[in-house]
Amino acid sequence: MKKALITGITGQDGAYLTEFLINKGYEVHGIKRRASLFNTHRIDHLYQDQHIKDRHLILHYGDMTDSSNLIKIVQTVQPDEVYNLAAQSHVAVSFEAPEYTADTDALGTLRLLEAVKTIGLHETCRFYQASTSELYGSVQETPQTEKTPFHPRSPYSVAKLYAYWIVVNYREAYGMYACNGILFNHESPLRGETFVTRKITRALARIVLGSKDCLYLGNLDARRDWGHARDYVEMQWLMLQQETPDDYVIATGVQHSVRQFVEIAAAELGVTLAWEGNGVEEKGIVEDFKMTDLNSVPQVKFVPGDVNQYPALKPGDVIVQIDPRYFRPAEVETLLGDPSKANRELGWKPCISFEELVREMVCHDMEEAKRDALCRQEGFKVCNFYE
Ligand code: NDP
Ligand code: GDR
Repeated sequence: MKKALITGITGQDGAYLTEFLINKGYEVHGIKRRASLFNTHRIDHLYQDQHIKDRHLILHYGDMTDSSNLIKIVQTVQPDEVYNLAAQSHVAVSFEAPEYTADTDALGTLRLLEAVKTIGLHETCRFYQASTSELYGSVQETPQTEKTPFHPRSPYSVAKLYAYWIVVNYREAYGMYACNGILFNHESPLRGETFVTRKITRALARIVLGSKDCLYLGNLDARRDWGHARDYVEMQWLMLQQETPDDYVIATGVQHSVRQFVEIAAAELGVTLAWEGNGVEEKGIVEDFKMTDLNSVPQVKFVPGDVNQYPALKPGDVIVQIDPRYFRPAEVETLLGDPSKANRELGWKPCISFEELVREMVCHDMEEAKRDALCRQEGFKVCNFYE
């Protein structure tokens, strides 16, 4: 039985990858940070009591900032494959916690590679690094391929740039089978609540049910290549099953704006969004915006049109507004990936369309919102997540 070690197992990708590898017959080991609350809800359905023999999922306490701990875990597990998914993965947060982000995302990757090498597994153990389309930053060519130059635009992506190159370096210097998956944005019902897609689907579901008034967003004109996380974890595994290690772009090749995401998600709920604010040009919101000029940001508003099925909503209610606090000091305006190398060499292409992704997220968050509304109605406390 093959053994895989996953860092970041409690995150979105960690959960899908764990399920995928268990189904492939792997013994999966995961590194979980100590937290004051359980934070394993994404993998609870896969967890087995530690007193059961021959478990397929085993968790270890650890942290990417602690090299002795990483060495000990790698020594204990003796993995055939390591998937380094752990990261402070929020771009906006990385501007607020740049040093911690660098420690975890850049040096953490180095620590893990060193752990594999120190234990003497570098000739046998295969290593996957969760690299990112954020490396392209202010893009130099469209669509982006494995050859497009990098120009990172945040502490997060600068840290990930270090991680990218240290993986390439360990491959070249020590002959390690180490790969970078340059993954474009991928989402799902398990997506963290503060990333824009999940923030939109959660908020819209709550707004139509009347438990939230308005969704506040930043740059509506940012464009992303959004895929489904379930499709993308298969690719992470495939990259480690080849004869020689390489780096691959994983993307759908289709792009939408944040504004389109909002409109399509609202349409899934049967709500048509109409523009308010006569004369406000759809384009130009971001170009005109300066961080020094917060008060002059146009408050572009949407109003729901057909709201008959939702008694909580009245025609004319403003349900989406721009809030300057969600603009970033340096923005990545547009990303669009060209996955043809992965398609050609690994035979991979995504199965789940953008529309199916949005539908799945909206349906999931509608169910969750209904459950929360019922709890509130019955007098139970429901927590409001920080956005
Ligand atoms: P999540 O934010 O959902 O998960 C991140 C995981 O890393 C969580 O398990 C988190 O633990 C863990 N983690 C954070 N800091 C540390 C630390 N110091 N030590 C140990 N573990 C830590 O991210 P995703 O699942 O979405 O992404 C997985 C990886 O892929 C990340 O590296 C991300 O940067 C990268 N990526 C993601 C893309 C996407 O669109 N999703 C696209 C391209 C790259 P905890 O649960 O305790 O917070
Ligand atoms: P991103 O994802 O930064 O691309 O990083 P996010 O969903 O946070 O932002 C996407 C775009 O939407 C704009 N935006 C907002 N973003 C958030 N979070 N909240 C808002 O209110 C909002 N309004 C507009 C952003 O400015 C941005 O342009 C994700 C992470 O998973 C990274 O770890 C990963 O490396 C990249 O995707 C690929």
